[in-house]
Amino acid sequence: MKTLRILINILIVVITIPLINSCSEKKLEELSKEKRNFRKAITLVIQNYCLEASKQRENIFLINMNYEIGEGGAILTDFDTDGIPDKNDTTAAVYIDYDTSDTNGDGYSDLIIFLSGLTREQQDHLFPCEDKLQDTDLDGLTDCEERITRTDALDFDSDDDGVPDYLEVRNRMEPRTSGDHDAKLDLDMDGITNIEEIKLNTPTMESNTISIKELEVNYKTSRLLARTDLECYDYTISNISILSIPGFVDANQFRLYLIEKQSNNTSIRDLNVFSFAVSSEIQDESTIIVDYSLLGSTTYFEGTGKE
Ligand SMILES: [Ca+2]
Ligand SMILES: [Ca+2]
Ligand SMILES: [Ca+2]
Ligand SMILES: [Ca+2]
Repeated sequence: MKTLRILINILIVVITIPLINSCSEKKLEELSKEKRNFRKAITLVIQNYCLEASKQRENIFLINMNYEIGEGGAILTDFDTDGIPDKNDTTAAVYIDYDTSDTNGDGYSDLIIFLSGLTREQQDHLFPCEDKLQDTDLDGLTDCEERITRTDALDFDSDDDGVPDYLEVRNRMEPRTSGDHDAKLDLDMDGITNIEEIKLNTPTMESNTISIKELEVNYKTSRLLARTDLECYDYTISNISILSIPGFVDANQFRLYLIEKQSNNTSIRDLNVFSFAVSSEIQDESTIIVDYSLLGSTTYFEGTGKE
């Protein structure tokens, strides 16, 4: 049962990694506040988000995949959007690289490998991933990866705490049912729960001081009263960071998660996920306006002028 043992080890490592990682990150941290000089702030307006009669809104998360915030509010770039900042993303020991999210192409993302700490040799013992792209529940972790994280590949929120499995792993949280649901916890004791931090694109382990608050993503919802046939909303998401750093990416990659629940049984929930990119050349303080029905087909926003 060698395979099983390896999987159990991975599981333990995945669970215990967050604290170890945050300590070493503090040591490794290089404040890179100058990156803020290359930051633009834009607004995204999503119009006509209409719910089926049997459904209610639950939550919305818009994530810029190209950075995370580190110590002191430093912007840590992530070229390949794999959830590992560039400064940590070239590790020969576990065979990950900064410019591809699955360095050895085995179907297990560098994030999973990084969190597990599996050596290159140990990675050879992982069960082969037969369909590297299959993500049945659309949460961002492939079915193969969910076998390693021991989450439910058919349930986008395995522990029902409101945070989709991938976002939990990406933010070094515990995605499985066990003990307290960490979505409601406030690990850095700044008065903002972990689930809210993920919405804001701020770290769960770094208090939101003024320099981090400047980077918080804001969400506003307005009900469209003119629509009497359906329950419809406009979302205005503002202070979205776009990194326009010379030599970095041409476009910032985003993922939008919209969670809905059934009105008559709120434990039945649905997830809508959209991926799109915004040109790094977009003008500062631009507003992008898009109809919800077009989100699935609009994968790139140029937005060279203010709209
Ligand atoms: Ca990376
Ligand atoms: Ca999945
Ligand atoms: Ca969850
Ligand atoms: Ca917090």
